[in-house]
Amino acid sequence: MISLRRIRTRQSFVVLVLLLCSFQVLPSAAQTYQPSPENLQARREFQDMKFGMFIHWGVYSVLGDGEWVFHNRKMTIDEYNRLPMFFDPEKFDAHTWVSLAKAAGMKYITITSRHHDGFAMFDSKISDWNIVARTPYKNDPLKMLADECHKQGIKLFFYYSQLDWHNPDYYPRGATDWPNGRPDHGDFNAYLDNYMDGQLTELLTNYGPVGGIWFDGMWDKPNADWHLDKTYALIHKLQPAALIIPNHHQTPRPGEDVQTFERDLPGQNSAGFNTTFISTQLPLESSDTLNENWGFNIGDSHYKSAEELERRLVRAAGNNSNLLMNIGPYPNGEIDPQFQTRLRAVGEWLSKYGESIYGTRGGPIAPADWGVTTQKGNNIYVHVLNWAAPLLALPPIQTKITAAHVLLDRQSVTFTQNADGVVLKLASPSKDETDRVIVLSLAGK
Ligand code: FHN
Repeated sequence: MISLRRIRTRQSFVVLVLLLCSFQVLPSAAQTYQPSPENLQARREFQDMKFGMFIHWGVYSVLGDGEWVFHNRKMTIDEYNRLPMFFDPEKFDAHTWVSLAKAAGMKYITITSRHHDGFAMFDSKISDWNIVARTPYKNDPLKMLADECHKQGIKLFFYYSQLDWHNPDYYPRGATDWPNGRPDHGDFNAYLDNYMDGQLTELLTNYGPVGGIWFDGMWDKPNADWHLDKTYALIHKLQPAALIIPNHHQTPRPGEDVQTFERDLPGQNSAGFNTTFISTQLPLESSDTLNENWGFNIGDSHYKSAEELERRLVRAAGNNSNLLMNIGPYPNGEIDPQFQTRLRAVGEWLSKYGESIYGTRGGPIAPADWGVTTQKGNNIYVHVLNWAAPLLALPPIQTKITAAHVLLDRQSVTFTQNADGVVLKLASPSKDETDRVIVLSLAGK
């Protein structure tokens, strides 16, 4: 017979374990997450790529009113269900899209595999709410894109919305809820474990090597249990090198591989929804729109100039971050010529200045209004973005500078270096120069 004392001891043990679990003293699967060597390598490659193309494209594009049109117009499910019938992108050509990214100097593409409307832009067997089953197009553009990306050496990432305005099992619904005709019950666990993980399995199984999954929408239900450990483990099991990039605007959790900032440089919380925390461990990414919308909006002609895009790319690199620049293609699959002209101009610029961007990390000098620095090996690239005076004084740089020259024409630059800092004598900026790049060569380490 078990004594009362032993029962008490056992009970105390159980209580202690429960307590430890509730204070998260016991490590969960994700807390013990050790990125695989492939994953760590993929992170470095991600940082080297620096510039990516973000694409928001879905059945919402038909209405030319952005990707939130379902929600913004408070449409019902029955109304929205009509939309796929009008989505027939006969002009879509994966080769043209990927070639444009390449011409822009972009090294990766992140495309909406499904947005908050839950509509899969790929051939999904999990549900018929997808492009092959519901549209006259009947094809899988993500498959064509993946094949073309592999052919042209561009990494492909899939944006995946965790938030779903269409699936009844996305219940309880979150902050963006409106009465669109869904029942007031549903099985959120089934939604996560079967529907979402099922579709992620498809994306990571049927499209060859994938750069990673770019999650969005968790902010709709910040306090829900999203089964992240399970989903992240699944992704890393299916493709160890695939990076998990969550746009939850919070401090990164174990299992996540990149910290991304929406419409912000790292740490700047200008839109009010990003965290000011900046990971020193993970690669960083900053996303933005080329005009003012993510998905195609017919009334939006507020295009950023090529020079503005270049400056943003330089500022991102100087903040140790990538830039993911968004375009919203037309519903017929064409890309707005205004986007194309600007992107090609950035590509031209990168063909001259790329050395100071690709493969670099944020330089030793904190970004400031005058500009930023990037670094690669023994070179520091001083990007002068906003400084008209002939002398530029920089804080001290620990390593000895052996030479300085202008990146573009290799003209040498006069400089002084002492314990107080470094002073560069700058030639006056030429008229159309976005960025004056001075290369500082450091004494070998
Ligand atoms: O709601 C989305 C929005 O439509 C778009 O996809 C952006 C891209 O970063 N993210 C969400 C807002 O955080």
